[in-house]
Amino acid sequence: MKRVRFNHYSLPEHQVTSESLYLNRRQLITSASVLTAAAMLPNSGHAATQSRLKFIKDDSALAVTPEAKATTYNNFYEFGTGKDDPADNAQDFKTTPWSIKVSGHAENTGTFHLEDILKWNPLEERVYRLRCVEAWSMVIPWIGFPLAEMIKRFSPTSDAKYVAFQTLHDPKQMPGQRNRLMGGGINYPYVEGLTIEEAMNPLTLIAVGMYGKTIPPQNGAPVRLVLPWKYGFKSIKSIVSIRFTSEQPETTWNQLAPSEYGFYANVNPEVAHPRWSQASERIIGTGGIFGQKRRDTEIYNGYADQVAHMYTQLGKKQFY
Ligand SMILES: Nc1nc2c(c(=O)[nH]1)N[C@H]1C(S)=C(S)[C@@H](COP(=O)(O)O)O[C@H]1N2
Ligand SMILES: [Mo]
Repeated sequence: MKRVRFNHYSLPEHQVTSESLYLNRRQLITSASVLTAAAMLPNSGHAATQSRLKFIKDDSALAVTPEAKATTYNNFYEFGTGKDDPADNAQDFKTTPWSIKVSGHAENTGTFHLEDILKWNPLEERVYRLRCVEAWSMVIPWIGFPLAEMIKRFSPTSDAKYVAFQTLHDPKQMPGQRNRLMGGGINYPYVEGLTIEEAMNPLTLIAVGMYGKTIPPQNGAPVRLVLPWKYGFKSIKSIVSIRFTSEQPETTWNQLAPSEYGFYANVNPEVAHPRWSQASERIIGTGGIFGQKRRDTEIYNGYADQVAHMYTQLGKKQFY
């Protein structure tokens, strides 16, 4: 099993999965030996406690990715850049108590406990496609509620043109934040942002669960965004701060590589990443590393009807 860990570094250029390319070869060797050592420790498996949730079911016909794949093939650089690092390293991540600081252009700001936020709305299931900018995809049954319902409670003012989000910054718990190499060169905390219109779109989900249970640590426990029409990096994990701003906020991947990752990052098969095509995607969970099925990538990841109206003013290039 452990052998597949580095397969994505040795795939042909057009299949190379991406964000990790910021590590150079020497760094890879260093992290490889660190990881090999880690692999020899007894595997804690998936020990984090998840509890069952009550929610309104989604009757979508999409073929859901096996849970075991969705919870072991992750991008959560705070816990390492390898796809199975988060599942290995995040198991002791402490997610209770958890609160979110709300600030900026809104009438009702302050610190809100997640358990109180959860009383505001019934939970609903949403089976959504997830398309990573690295050209792979999954279908995940999330549980949460529309971000719009949460935002209404904070009463943003007319100056709130954007919403900025931040992931927890806790180097004690997140090894990728202690070690630049392990954290993929990102300046933490991980930050993301949306226009207020995007944040209020009915598809935008604030998720606390998946596969009928609370989110496991590696998938962004206890609370994350899910934006099914955007590349996966916009769906920020383990959120501790929401800020209403008048200016477009900085976003982690755009800061790291502005020529490769934009603010909008809407899924678009016609605009290639500078280093690979976005025309199609590998479907995770369909066969082994080499037998995976592919599908043609859809504009807005198949959600054009619900979101295209927000982007009539944007040129094609700016989508990226
Ligand atoms: N804080 C934080 N959020 C993050 C990431 C990350 O590294 N750190 N990775 C992003 C990327 S690139 C993707 S594809 C999705 C992956 O979500 P999943 O692991 O639940 O499939 O999370 C996104 N959210
Ligand atoms: Mo991603």
